[in-house]
Amino acid sequence: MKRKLLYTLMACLSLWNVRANDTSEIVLLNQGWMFSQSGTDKWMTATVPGTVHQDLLAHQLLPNPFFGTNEQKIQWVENEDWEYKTTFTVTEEQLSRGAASLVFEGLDTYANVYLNGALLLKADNMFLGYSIPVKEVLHKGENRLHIFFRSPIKETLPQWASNGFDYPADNDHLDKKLSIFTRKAPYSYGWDWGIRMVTSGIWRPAYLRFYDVATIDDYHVKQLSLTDQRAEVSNELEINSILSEQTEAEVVVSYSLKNGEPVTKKKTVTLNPGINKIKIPVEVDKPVRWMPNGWGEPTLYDFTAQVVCQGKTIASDHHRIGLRTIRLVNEKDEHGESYFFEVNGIPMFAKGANFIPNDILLPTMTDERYATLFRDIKEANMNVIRVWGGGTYEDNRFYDLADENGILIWQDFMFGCTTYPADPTFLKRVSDEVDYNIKRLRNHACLAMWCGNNEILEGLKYWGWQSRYTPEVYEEFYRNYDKLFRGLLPAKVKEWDEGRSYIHTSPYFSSWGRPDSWNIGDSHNWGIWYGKKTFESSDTEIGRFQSEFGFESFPEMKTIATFASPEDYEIESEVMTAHQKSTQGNALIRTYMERDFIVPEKFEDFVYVGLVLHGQGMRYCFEAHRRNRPYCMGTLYWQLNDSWPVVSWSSIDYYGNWKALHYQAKRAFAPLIINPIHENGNLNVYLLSDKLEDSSDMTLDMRLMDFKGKKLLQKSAKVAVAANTSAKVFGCALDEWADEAQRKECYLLLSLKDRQGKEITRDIHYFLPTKDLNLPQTTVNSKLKVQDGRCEVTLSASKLAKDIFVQIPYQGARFTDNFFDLLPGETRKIVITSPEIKKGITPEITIKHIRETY
Ligand code: BMA
Repeated sequence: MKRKLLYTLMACLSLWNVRANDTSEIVLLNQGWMFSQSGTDKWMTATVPGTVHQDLLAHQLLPNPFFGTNEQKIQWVENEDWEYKTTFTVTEEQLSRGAASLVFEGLDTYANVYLNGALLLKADNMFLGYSIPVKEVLHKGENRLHIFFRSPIKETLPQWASNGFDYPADNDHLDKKLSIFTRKAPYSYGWDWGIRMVTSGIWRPAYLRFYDVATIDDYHVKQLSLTDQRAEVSNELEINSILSEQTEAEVVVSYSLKNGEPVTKKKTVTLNPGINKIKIPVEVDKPVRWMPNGWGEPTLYDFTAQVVCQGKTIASDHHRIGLRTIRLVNEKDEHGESYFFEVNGIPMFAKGANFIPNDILLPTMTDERYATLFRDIKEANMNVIRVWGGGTYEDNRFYDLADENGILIWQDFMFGCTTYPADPTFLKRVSDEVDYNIKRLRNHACLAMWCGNNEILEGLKYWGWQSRYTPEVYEEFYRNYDKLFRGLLPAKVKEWDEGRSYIHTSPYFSSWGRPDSWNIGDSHNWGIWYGKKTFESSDTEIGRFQSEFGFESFPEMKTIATFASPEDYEIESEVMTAHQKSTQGNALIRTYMERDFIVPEKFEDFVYVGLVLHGQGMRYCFEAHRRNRPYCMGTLYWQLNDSWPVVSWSSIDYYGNWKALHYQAKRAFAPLIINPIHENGNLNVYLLSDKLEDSSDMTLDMRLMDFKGKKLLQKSAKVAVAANTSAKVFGCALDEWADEAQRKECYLLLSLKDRQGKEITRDIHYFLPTKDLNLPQTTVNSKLKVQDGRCEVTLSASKLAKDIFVQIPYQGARFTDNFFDLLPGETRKIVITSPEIKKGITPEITIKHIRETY
């Protein structure tokens, strides 16, 4: 075998999709691993898949990196080389099979792989999977596999030294910006919400595959057309025959709906040695469409392909396929250029968030954590998640869950916030990486678009790089940009995934603060936060699609307590500062808090009020964006989640606790909501609907109440809103409700009722910022009903208790609701679920409301 043929890029092969319903045999290589720091010859047990940081932690050779200022103490790891080894046994029978492959779904990053003394692979890209033919190097009995990981820091220092300047990778927390040389998750080098942990290791599954005759290297279920009557689908296979002569085989494809009869089609083919491209078209009659969350069921068909030789299925593959059309519509219009997703022919308002890797140690992500994440996404009424370009191309199970939950995925390629080299070696790596990942992901119904990078064009134009670099370097940045994002990547998308939208960067056109940024393409509106603009500025400063905007908060106290001790409970303490990576973060939180709240003295209260502020402010923006449809057709906030316990823009903290923002997103993203706002001295009420049916024959009941529950005034109106629109349904002068003095003492309860008088949704509106309200002192009464795994909390108060926050000291406990206003005289029941709740033991529940903080 020629050396250059020794390894192939693994196309779509993935352990999570492998079904053992063919004659191939898969042996997971997750046992018996040992690791060692190179040069020490001290071997210890290791976990695979994993990272060296996880293994060092398991052996107590690193302190908990999240705690205190320990981040500093673990940085030595990145400068060392690490070795992993294991042995495995191969039987005579396995050796007698036609072929054997050693498969790595991911190696992080500079890794030489040796098997029984043979150098099989020199890996240099974390985002790539490899399948290496190994039959000729395997032995009967014991086999020795040894992987040598070179430090990604030491490996790239020579490149840095010869480069002559530092790239503008400001999020990379080392002075020498090395991250851009390596195809490795950028966020692991640090970010403005990220701990620095530059990992090494076998980070995705490794296994052996024994087989005969052939493998299916790629199975693409290509949707050619879709109408209500028929879907035309092409089953496109790459079958790799290991035989040296032609052979006859039957390729069988079938599709079925859950519990339905499979429809099967067969084709007899002659397989030539090597790759055989086979196409088998099928038609699906009366296709049931995959619908996004909120619009219907995300129906999936099971598609299977099998290769049958002499009566035996020697290879098979399977995909769950959603039949749908998705188009990113960028068309000139009277305002500039549109930017929206059209799903099954219908314009869809995108509601969701930006996703960052859910852990700094990626292999610690379990199926359960992914499932919880998608439950959180779905429950918050989201329909789009952007996989942001500073992380990784996610695991297959992430996209499976997006398919199953009707969540569209906006997929960035992994480049963000800095320019990159584009020398031939680098381009070759990127080229392999995108071949692999496009082929791996293109079958997913959720995949809505590819995006070249995060904020690189914005950086080139507006982040001052012109003055930071010489004209020659700056021009080269542009040339390299074009090579990568206007050359290589779109060519690859066209080659492997034709028809899927590709945008070379996000934001697409301009930067916040520049007038043209609102009219064309998507926009990252950081005027709110970095620009200190008010949340209300989102009424007028609105892009066609808000793909980023955000605000920070501290995680709640039970999360802070996992990394800080009570003596660190000060905003600017050393430990808290180590968990606040945004240099302006604390000051900005305070600035905004002063505008709307009485800033509390106590740390715990500051944390709580900050959460409330975060949620309320962002909700204001979500509603402004929805109200301004169809001019604006998307609202994706920065950021959904955290990769470690930290102060950040997230709506869910590292331990899975929903911050106030996540509850507010859930409310603001509901299919039909009431949105009251102040406009030119009036209180106008809008209905925002993402429903596919018109909503008519409804009553909007509005009651002005004081904080003790007395009704002061009532108005009502017959209202309606057409499908998939927003509409103003009521308006009157603010003074008709309350004069300046009264506004401090009352709120408006708006209730939308159907024909039968049943409440569809409600909203509570205050006429002034919280700090200007004369909120009453009040006591919240609570009753608990505790069972195994769940606790019912019944709350009531005689006067208004604003921004109730119920806390339980169990990480990841789920609440049916939280961060809500308890109205005077109202009784509210919420349910908390957590495996730590035990019948007979009263959990330590605390309840806060805003009036208690001053
Ligand atoms: C956005 C992102 C990230 C960053 C965030 C907050 O623009 O793309 O790079 O973490 O801003 O600063």
